[in-house]
Amino acid sequence: YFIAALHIARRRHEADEVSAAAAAQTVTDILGSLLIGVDHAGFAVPDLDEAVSMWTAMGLREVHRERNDEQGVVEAMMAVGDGATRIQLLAPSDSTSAIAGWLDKRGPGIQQVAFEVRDIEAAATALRMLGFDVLYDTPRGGTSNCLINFVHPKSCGGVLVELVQYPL
Ligand code: MC0
Repeated sequence: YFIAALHIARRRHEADEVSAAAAAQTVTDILGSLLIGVDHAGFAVPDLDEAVSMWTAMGLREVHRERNDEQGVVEAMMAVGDGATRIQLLAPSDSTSAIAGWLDKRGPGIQQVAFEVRDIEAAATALRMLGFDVLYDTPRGGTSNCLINFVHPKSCGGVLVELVQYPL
C-alpha cells in the first residue's frame, strides 16, 4: 500500500497533475507515517564486556546479546528504565567492520541513531525519492531478526541513521 502510494505521487507529478513540491510533500507525509519512533542509539565500543559493565553500573539492563557476522559486530542491547528505549553497544568482531573503522578514526562514541519503521522497503523508497542515500538495495538482517538498512551520514547531516523493522 505505502509503496503504491509513493509511486502514485511520482506518477501524478510526471503527468503534470501536481507540482514537484506537492509530490515531494506527499512522499514526506507518507514517510512520516511510516516512522514509529527512535528504537535505539548505537554506541561504538572497543570491548563489549567492559562497556556492558560500565552501562550496567549506571543502571541500564542487558536484555539481549548477539553476534552479527555480516555487520562485523558483537552487540548488546541495554534497556534504559522500564520503557522501550534501548542503547545498543557495538564492538567490532572483525577488523574490516564499520565499527572497527569508526573506532580507529573517532574512538568510542555515538555511531548511529535507529528509527523504527512500519515498512522498511517503503521507507527506503520514500527516502530515495527525496534524495537521501540509502545504503542497501534490499534490507539486511539485524538484531533479533529485524530487517535493517542505513541512510549514509553524508546525506543526513552527519548522522548515520539506521532503519529497523521488527518481524511480524
Ligand atoms: C562514517 N562517517 C560517519 C559515520 N561513518 N559520520 C557519521 N556517523 C557515522 N557512523 C563519515 C566519516 O567521518 C567520513 O567523513 C565519511 O563518512 C566517510 O567515512 P569512512 O570512514 O570512509 O566510512 P565509509 O564510507 O567506509 O563507511 C561509512 C558507512 C559505513 C556509513 C558507509 O559505516 C556503513 O556501511 N555503515 C552501515 C553499517 C554499520 O554501521 N554497521 C555497524 C552497525 P569525512 O568528512 O571524513 O569524509 S550494525 C547494527 O547496527 C546492527 C547489528 C543492528 O542494529 O541490528
